Amino acid sequence: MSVKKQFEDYTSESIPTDVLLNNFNKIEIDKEIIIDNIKSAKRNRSYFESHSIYVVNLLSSPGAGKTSILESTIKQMGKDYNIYVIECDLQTDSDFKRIKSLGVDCLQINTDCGGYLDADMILCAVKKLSVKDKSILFIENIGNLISPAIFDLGETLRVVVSSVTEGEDKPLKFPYMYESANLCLINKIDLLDYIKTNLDILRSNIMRVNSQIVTIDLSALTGENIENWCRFLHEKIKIFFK
Ligand SMILES: Nc1nc2c(ncn2[C@@H]2O[C@H](COP(=O)(O)OP(=O)(O)O)[C@@H](O)[C@H]2O)c(=O)[nH]1
Ligand SMILES: [Mg+2]
Repeated sequence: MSVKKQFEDYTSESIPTDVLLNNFNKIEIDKEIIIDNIKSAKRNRSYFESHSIYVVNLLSSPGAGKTSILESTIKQMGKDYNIYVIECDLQTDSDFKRIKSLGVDCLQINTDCGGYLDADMILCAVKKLSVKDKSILFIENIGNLISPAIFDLGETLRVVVSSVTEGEDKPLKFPYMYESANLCLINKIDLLDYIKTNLDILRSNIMRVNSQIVTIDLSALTGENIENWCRFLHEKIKIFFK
């Protein structure tokens, strides 16, 4: 059956077939990009392992608090480790400036219209940053709960930041992001007295999507429980560096 015929059979009459056909071709191309990325991510992962570079991929919707958490983490862990940061946004270098002001080696990637980072971009950035062996590399991914979830960067730890201001339902609406993460940092708990979000429901929705995920409640603003997250990282890195 022709692709055009398939679309005519399965889709509403209100959407022009040509538009859908274009999207179908795009999906085929996207599939190839994703398959290529899986190979590049595998290469990155063995590079990071052989150089003892512990890579943390930080993901969230825009404004959940990734940069704020990074700032607090660098303040706590910066004296004990070589830390590098790759900052990624469509436009601006404002997060890069925030991190750089803490004295950390940082590189900005601007994707313009692109909504995701891929594994090749990361290896290129790692080489530019001359990341030393036995380091931690944080990647602040683009604020987006959709495409970045699909792109493995070869990271050691995938962390999704969920702020309580987003409500309880986002893990169910954006399951792949939560399904693919190792850890969920539930941020902005200092605001729980002012909003309706129920932390127990949020946690149970996260666990419904991914029963293996670890969750840590914290506030990047007040610093509450930041030490729990840093302790978690210390433990993981201790094993990784052995
Ligand atoms: N109340 C509160 N605000 C926070 C917290 N963490 C971040 N913010 C604020 O949320 C906004 C977005 O934070 P940012 O770290 O830039 O988020 P990003 O876009 O995920 O990097 C800023 O105004 C931060 O000051 C928190 O724990 N509590
Ligand atoms: Mg940011």
